[in-house]
Amino acid sequence: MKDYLCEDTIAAISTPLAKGAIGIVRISGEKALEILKKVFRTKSGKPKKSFENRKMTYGIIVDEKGEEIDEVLAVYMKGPKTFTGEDVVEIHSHGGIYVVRKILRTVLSCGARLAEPGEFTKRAFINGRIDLVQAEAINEIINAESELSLKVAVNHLKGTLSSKIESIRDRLFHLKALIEAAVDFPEEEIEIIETGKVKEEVEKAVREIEKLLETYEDGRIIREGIKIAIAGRPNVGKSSLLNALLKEERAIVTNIPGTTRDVIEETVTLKGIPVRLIDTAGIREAKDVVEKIGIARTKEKLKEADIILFVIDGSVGFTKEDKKIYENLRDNPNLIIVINKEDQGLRITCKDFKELCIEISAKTGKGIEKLSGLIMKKLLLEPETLFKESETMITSERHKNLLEKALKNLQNIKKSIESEIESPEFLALDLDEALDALGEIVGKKSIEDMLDIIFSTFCIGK
Ligand SMILES: Nc1nc2c(ncn2[C@@H]2O[C@H](COP(=O)(O)OP(=O)(O)OP(=O)(O)O)[C@@H](O)[C@H]2O)c(=O)[nH]1
Ligand SMILES: [Mg+2]
Repeated sequence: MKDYLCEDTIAAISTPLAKGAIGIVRISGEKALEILKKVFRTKSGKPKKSFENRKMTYGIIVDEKGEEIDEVLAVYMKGPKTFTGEDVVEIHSHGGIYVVRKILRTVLSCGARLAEPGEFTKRAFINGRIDLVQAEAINEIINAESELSLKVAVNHLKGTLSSKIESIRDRLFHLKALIEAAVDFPEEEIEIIETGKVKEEVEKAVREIEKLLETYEDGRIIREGIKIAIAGRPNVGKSSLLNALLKEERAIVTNIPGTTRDVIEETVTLKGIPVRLIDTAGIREAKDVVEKIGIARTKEKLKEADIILFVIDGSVGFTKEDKKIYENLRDNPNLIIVINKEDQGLRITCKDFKELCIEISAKTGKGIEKLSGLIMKKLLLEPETLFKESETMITSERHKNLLEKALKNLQNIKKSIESEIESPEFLALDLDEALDALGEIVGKKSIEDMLDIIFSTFCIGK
């Protein structure tokens, strides 16, 4: 790994490269203050000899030739109590793409090096400001698209998951000390290692890790969103329902059957939970090639969906076409029947179905809120429970794999004790591997390659 020792000073644009009110160039490293002094001038055009720690200073940034680039607010934050643990400088300029780039270029010409993606966070980790779970959480926060994903990420950053894992590790370390004593002093006749106690401690850790792993399935919702497909014959109001759930006119709605010909996918949050809504082409015996392909795709999408909303035009009643689709879908456990166009009077109602069903009007919005609740009920999801669980929810595959590894090693120990193969050497070996796996989650192992992999998924300036 390059510059593991963080000896050089890095800089990057930390705001999105787009027009905006403010753009920020961030500098971290030994030379941060020196560079600031080189590029900063006071309002009257004079260099500034000293900067007060953590105080915003108004002034001007000049290029190598002393030409003015922009008016700015700059702040110098002395390490080690900074995000990266090093001296940090932030230059807040106007948010034009050109101006921010020019400031960065000037800073680079004064001795900083362009930061790699995630390098600021990497330094924060290396300098012990945050652990690995927290570093990853920063990326999760940036990418969060729903209230729930944000909540989980913020909890990860606060360290609730880290401290849970640390507490399991601490207890296992204690156990390791006992077992090692038994390895080192075999003649003392393993009084030190009471297998009952070892087993008890190991079982406790197993239970805790299993509990963490159970949250991974719910974590999937955060990573991928719940997939909800809207299906039915043409013209029943599928696209209107999509728009109603999205609260915007995303899909084209007309009274011509066969309006939607391809699958439309959009992301929304329902009750704070991320959802991928899939509007599909109305299913019928199509002669048109384009429509046929659309219908074939629809059928594919229905197979992948966590929930299928089968829409019926209640003002028309249950037609032959509806019946045919219903025959195909009725065995699907994820089915919810949605009787639409309630505002026009219904010829068929939920009483006619034994499945989970709701009467709505995509046009007036009646029943839409209730439908969200019904979807959660169908998935056995309780938003409140999910939010509670979010304290220590596992969302990353890396964490899951390492927890599974630790679990396997601990189960080996349990088995060895149960089958009375209690050689302390063996127990110590498995325990070491379990500890390594848990340590790797929070980054307490020398794992340089892994660091590169993790931090390279960040964007520059983080
Ligand atoms: N009165 C009333 N009309 C509705 C309602 N929902 C949809 N419509 C109308 O029904 C017609 C068809 O709506 P769409 O949303 O395009 O139907 P669709 O199921 O997507 O149709 P295809 O894309 O052709 O399969 C439009 O004229 C809508 O305005 C409703 O709740 N009440
Ligand atoms: Mg449509």
